[in-house]
Amino acid sequence: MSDKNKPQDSQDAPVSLSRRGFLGATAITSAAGLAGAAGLSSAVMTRESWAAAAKEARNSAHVAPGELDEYYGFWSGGHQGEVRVLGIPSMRELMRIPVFNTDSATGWGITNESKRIMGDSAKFHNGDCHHPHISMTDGRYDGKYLFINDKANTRIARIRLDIMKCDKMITVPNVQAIHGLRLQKVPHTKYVFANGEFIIPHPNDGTNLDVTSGERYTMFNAVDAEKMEMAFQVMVDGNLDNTDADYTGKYAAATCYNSEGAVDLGGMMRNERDWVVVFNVEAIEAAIKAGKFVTLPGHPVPVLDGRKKDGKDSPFTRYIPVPKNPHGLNTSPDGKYFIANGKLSPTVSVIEISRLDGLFAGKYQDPREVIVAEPELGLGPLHTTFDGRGNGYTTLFLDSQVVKWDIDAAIRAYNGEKVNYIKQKLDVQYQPGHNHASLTESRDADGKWLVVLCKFSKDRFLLTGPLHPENDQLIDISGEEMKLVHDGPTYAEPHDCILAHRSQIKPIKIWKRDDPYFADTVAMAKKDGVKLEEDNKIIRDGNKVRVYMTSMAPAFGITEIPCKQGDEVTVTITNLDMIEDVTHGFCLVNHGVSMEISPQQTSSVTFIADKPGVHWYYCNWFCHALHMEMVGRLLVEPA
Ligand code: CUK
Ligand code: CUA
Ligand code: CA
Repeated sequence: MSDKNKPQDSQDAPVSLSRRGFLGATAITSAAGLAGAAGLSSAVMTRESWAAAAKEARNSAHVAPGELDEYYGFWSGGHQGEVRVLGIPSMRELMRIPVFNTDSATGWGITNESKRIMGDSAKFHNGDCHHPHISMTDGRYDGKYLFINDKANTRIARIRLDIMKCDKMITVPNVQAIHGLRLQKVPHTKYVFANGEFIIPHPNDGTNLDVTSGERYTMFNAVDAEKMEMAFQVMVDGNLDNTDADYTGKYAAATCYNSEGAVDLGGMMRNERDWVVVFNVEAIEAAIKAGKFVTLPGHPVPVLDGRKKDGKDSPFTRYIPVPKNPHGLNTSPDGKYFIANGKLSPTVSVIEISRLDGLFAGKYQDPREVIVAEPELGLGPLHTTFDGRGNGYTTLFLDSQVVKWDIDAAIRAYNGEKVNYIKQKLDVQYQPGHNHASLTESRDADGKWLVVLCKFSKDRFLLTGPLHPENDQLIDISGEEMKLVHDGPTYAEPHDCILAHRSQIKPIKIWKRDDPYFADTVAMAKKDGVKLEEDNKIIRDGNKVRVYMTSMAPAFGITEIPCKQGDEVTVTITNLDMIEDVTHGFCLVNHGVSMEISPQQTSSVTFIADKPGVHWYYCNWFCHALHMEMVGRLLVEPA
């Protein structure tokens, strides 16, 4: 075939174009006054040269068939609403944990158990999760829980890591849009810290529709991690973006990009500096204990005022000016520094945590005296992560790079020494948000792998129509030089992930019959005098029909459910199989009913039998050679 007749391959657009600068001229960057962002481009690499570079990496990302990964990765599912479990370094997706979405495979959002957990917010079918974090004891991942925010509907959810299911969810009152979320690290995760992002009028009852005048604020929130109830809220000046906690248990800090209190883009960029707000957890707890708090209408959570009054600081907060619209806030694993990432400033601000006692005691004239370095790293620094060997790795959104820098050297440079703190800049594809190194949020940061979560994949994958996947790239950071070893397409839009060693996570293989996850359902069965592990019974109670059945491959314990049109039917199934991996399902055709019942699990679902006639139900998890034959019928008499 001559070249002329060769079919145009739209998948293989020329790669010799500058692949880094493509956002440079867009409104995003010019609005930020950074239209020249693309100017720093380095030598453009071809597909072949990326592949060759990957081969030079010290650690192989290849995990052979039958081998297990060394790390668990927990990925936020972004505005898709779920959490995903990946194996690292293979980047194989192991599991999806539905949280703020509806899931037809497991019945999340459909079953009674999941609806109880979601509470009032079960009526929402969307979510927007960003920040997954694993509970800690003494600054180390204890593998018990994973917490995640929902910006869309102002929620926080907890996932039990032994079963990898969401077991608690709360809606945070008095604020709008939970964004930044981190956990208390020391002595253990007593609190989940979560930022309410948007400033709203108080009360927000329609009497004041102007966010720039009158009583208005957002709040820093703490949730009791074990009870999953609100612990306290702190009013702040400005808004709140990202947060992190320290290794003493005393302080948490959060970035604010809208110190202006503006409602538009121009207004939010007016100030050259916004701030990091530091929260004194000890002082907050003492005030609550002394009863020195208020409550807002409709919720009993203690609320404290952390705003400045007439230029005077509150005992609970300090505001440290940093440039400009800062975004990520990261604690170094040696416990020494909070690092605020400048976003519209090419700098990050390094705050020495040991100076915070002095800051609260009034030792410093200028709160910026707690800043010990402000290195210039490149354009659009968003998030920093650490290797435990004294290096920071910061994403540069506008430069489409990760920069590896030496924290000590940056401090020396800030003190006037002539020293180069930048160790390497690596192109990533493209426009990275978060990055996350293995075990980086704990004392155990081991500097082996770095995941960079890129917002644009552009030309890296086969085309999927106008909507492209994101690109989560795996980088070997074990050597002097960062080496890109893997491109991992992901669906809308992970934002953030966390990597734990596989020895830190201890999932079970088969449900325990006394698991609290379905304890309420077990209690209901008991009231009906039903033994879930043995009985197959249909109980009629007015127009309510309660069906209790067992399942064992390849049969349901009940294959005919007689009822009348309009009945409210609850089907409760207990899976008697004891064999690992033999999950059954219950799917009732044309009723929107579907659920998972894993070995030794009890699941239940309630629906209205609104259509007379015969309606088949079937097992929708392949369980046996006779899986297709695992069926039954709902027999609905006309009303
Ligand atoms: S945020 Cu998305 S890139 Cu929600 Cu942690 Cu920074
Ligand atoms: Cu039971 Cu398929
Ligand atoms: Ca600002």
